[in-house]
Amino acid sequence: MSVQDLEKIFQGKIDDEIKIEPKDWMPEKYRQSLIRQVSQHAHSEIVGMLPEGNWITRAPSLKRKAILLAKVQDEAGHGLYLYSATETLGVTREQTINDLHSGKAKYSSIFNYPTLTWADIGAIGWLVDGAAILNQVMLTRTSFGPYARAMVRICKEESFHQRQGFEILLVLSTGSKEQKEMCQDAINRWWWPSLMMFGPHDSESTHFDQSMKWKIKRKSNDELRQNFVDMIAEQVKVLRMTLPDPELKWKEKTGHYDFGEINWEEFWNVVKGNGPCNRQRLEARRKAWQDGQWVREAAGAYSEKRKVRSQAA
Ligand code: BYC
Repeated sequence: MSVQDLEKIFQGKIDDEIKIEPKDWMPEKYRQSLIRQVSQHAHSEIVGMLPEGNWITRAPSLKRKAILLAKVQDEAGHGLYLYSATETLGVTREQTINDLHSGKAKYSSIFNYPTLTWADIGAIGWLVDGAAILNQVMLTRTSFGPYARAMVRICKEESFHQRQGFEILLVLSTGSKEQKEMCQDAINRWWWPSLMMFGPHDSESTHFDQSMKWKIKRKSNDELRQNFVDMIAEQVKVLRMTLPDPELKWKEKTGHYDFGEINWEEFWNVVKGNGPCNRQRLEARRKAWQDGQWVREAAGAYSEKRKVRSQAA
């Protein structure tokens, strides 16, 4: 069969909403685009453990500590599903992780900001996981089967994460003057970086056209960002807090909130590795990989021993 015929069958499946599975024929560019996106998503989950992990020993109560520990462990689980989904596309986990450590692969810009107070843990849950859910609910309908299925489970856990974050802020927002200020300050610092999570404007999005055609993406960066603003602008009222955007305004005509322009210079600066915590994050991941070397070797040796034993039996 010619490549043109194979491409026609492939696009036909996509158009008919049939999932593409690892052993199906797929264009090399589709495979590469998925390796890029899914591995970057995996890296985001793993690097995303760091800002929150920073507060595990300082959580204000045993209950808060247990919840935060569970959440951070969930993120590790998400990273592992996604590394496995990436492996089904024909790359090894080592290659993928090397790309993170060498700085070749990206991860979400949001995790390069510091967590300065306990309220940041609430803001991450509410805003960062809130943004992630909108993006990931869309990805449950992505065209590559293993990625779509991983997203179903991940979204269930993310919705718990978002609620726990909102609840942290709700408690602070009804607390002392200092707690209220801490809550507002965290919202102020996390709002714009959360909007950046959705990526550049559609007009600047290099992968937009092709990813929509292949149904890797089902909604554009700007569409998802607008959904997020509309949702959060209402939820912030429950907290009796404000979003740090003087241009945020409900528009009856469009049925959406208008909002101000993102500082794109800051966004690209962070993406290129020059954000407040980029170096620290990568160093922490490289160190964790080195420190875990003996575990990987021991697991490999044990698996080898079992193989030899089962062959001998
Ligand atoms: N940060 O053409 P575009 C979580 C890059 S973790 C950095 O629009 P695309 C959590 C983009 O990669 C969940 N880079 O790209 C964990 C591309 O560069 P490359 C994280 C960004 O792929 C722990 C270039 O800009 N979620 O929930 O069509 C604790 C042009 O962009 C960013 C995911 O990873 C960014 N924000 O669309 C708490 C979702 N934005 O690759 C919570 C999966 C863009 O050509 N990913 N870039 O070098 C996606 O859905 C899509 O990849 C994006 C970007 C919407 C992010």
